[in-house]
Amino acid sequence: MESEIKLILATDLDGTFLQPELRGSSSELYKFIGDYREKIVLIFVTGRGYEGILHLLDDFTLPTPDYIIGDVGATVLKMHQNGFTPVMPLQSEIAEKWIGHEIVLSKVRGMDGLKLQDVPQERRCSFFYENSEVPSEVEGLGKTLGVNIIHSADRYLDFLPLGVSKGDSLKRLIKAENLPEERVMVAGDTLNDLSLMQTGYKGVVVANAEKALKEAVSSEKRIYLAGEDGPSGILEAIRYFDFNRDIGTVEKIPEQTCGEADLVIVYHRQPFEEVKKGKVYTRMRPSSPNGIIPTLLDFFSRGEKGAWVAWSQQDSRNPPRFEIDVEVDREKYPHLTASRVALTANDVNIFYKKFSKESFWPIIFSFPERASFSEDHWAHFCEVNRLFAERAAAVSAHNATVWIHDYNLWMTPAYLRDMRPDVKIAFFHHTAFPCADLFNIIPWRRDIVASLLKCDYVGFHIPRYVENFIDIVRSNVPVEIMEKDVCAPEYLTYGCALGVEEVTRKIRTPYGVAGVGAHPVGVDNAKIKGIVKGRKTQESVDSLLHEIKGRKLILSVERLDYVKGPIEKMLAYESFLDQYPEWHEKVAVMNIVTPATPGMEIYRSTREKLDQVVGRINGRFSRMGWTPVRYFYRSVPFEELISFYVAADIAWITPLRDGLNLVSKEYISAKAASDTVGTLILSEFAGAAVELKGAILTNPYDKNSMVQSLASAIKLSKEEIEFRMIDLARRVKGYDLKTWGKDFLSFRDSLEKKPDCRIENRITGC
Ligand code: GDG
Repeated sequence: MESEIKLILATDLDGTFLQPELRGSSSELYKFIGDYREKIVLIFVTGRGYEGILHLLDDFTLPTPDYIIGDVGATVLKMHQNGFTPVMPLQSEIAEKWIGHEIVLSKVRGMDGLKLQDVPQERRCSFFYENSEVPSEVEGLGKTLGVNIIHSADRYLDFLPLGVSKGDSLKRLIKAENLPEERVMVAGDTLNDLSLMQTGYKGVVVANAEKALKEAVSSEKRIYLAGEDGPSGILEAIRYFDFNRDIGTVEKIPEQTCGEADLVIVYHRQPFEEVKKGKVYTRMRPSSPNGIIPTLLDFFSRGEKGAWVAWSQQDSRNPPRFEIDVEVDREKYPHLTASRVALTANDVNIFYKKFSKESFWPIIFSFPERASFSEDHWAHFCEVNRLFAERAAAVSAHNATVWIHDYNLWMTPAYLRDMRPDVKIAFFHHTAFPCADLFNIIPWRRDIVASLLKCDYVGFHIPRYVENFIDIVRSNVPVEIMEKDVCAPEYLTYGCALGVEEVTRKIRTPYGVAGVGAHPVGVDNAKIKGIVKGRKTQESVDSLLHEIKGRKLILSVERLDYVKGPIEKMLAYESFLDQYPEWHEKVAVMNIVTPATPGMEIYRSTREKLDQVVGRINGRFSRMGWTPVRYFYRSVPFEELISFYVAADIAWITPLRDGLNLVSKEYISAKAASDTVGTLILSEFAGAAVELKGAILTNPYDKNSMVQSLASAIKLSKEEIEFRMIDLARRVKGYDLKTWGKDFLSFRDSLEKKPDCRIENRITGC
């Protein structure tokens, strides 16, 4: 029977198979391989060790190889269902011939101009040599030691097991795996690949190859010297040798049309509320004036052409008569369009309510024991992320800025970068960002890191999260730190659990250069002031103060979520009441818990436990005319919330983890706007703790710290309250929501993007 395999492409990576930058790596060669995967065997033949290749395997824009010959021939691996495993007995035969790292090192020690390469390497010892000259002492070593010595590109020097080279291992692999030799084509660009060219197989030397390699193969009839660089040169050779005749046509990559928006926000929520009445969907302005949507919308009031990509829940993904693009507010934002991705209730349920919350949320907020993972849901998540990317790609003008929000769109940059290499992609995390040991629990961590590294800029609330991200990157791909800043005096450094001394600004990874930075979201002080000054607010504040009868009002506001530590807070309050009976009837705790979005099953047990603890406290300590906890399990209008802020003596904000915590800032803003003072007790594990000097910090995991911080806040002198307020108000007023937005987008000024013209030519209509 005739073999199904029509081409065995054994290719070197750097300079040959890989684009110069992994960002926007679409290439006709990759598409060709992808389209005819069952007819093509792909072998990566590289100087890199296996660990140095891993990040390439994460990049879904690159085809996954069937075999890897790594370490300049000293490693031979085959792809299996659960990863790559050594090809036996070939691999053990190579290992037996290897004399060992230490012996080579002891022989070359002291040789001038030799520097050991600090990369993962096995069964070989690789050096750089300086001044384009291999030290003369090296020449004789091959025979004495019984090793194969190869030098290439005027810089690399490899000591390998005797008889081992890329070409030798390839030949042995082809035989061992019974692959048809006449179907092999090798590809390379440096002298390191000469052994591949000497195998007797057909081969291609790409146009950007080392001159010495071109000269060395010039008389070889089987070797084609391509006119084009890298992947295009390989494709050229596939056509030259006519391999494509048996495989299929080389399809052009479909042209990506581009849109008109210069700034594109990609956010899961639409900038308006959409309700279904009967069969008709009606759009309304958002009912709540708080949150970041109004600020993001503000960017479009200046006439910049914009688009807002979000989902719209529909009965199917292609609903009849669905308006993809709709206007948001003709008068306020005449140049803004909402461009919608139609998702079904099932899509929303899996991608947003279930998967993101059950797999990512617990990891992001350091509750790994609550995380669960499903491959099917991950596939669904990626599919929805791709739909967002397609929409963003369609509406973005040439060189537009695409600003993607939050972890439920983690994979969108990867798809978008492939579709639109020209756009500037920025990503902001509204949540916390965990340390590497936790993040790496996520089974798809490498895909997510690769996606984020394809952004031009990745933003977080605070420096600690930036550093956590850098650690995560470091544990997944090689990284060079290009710029750093000190954190003081803007942020707390050693004075808080989330403090760090320095923050990274720019990194270089195999995916290119990316900026990173800390941008803690601010609040809209003008809007809060407007509400504070309203007549209704003053009336509510007065009636509230009248009702609590001179007691100290302690306010807690949070979404129902175990990460906010609602139960831990109530348990601490119970201990406080046990330890400080003198404060009974003199304090009033108002506990506002906003219900989670309907359908979020994971919050049910938190609610049940919270109800129990609050019930127990009120049962144990209530007196006639005094209820220790006034518990509201509902959302209150923002205006009412502001009057609570104004009236409260203490804001008691003690999440176990929180990306930032806006409630704490809204409290300070409302206090400043009403010329009143108050005390902020804030968890050390809320991002805002590193900014809000002046808060009383507490450790929510430590009941004693919780009780004592509450007791000392209650007893604080007027002078100290005022003194602390000065620092708090300065920060909250100085870095508001608008400043945050501008600050974040200023990353564009520092971009040094050099677009790849060949890729850009794919994009039309710009
Ligand atoms: C995520 C991150 C990060 C609360 N109850 C009511 C109500 N709220 C409003 C508050 C505030 C917002 O919700 C809560 O913001 P937080 O920052 O405190 O917390 P998350 O919801 O967890 O937000 C967080 C934030 O994103 C921003 O990036 O700070 O760390 O987890 O604005 O006022 N609003 C109304 N009624 C309520 O009952 N109207």
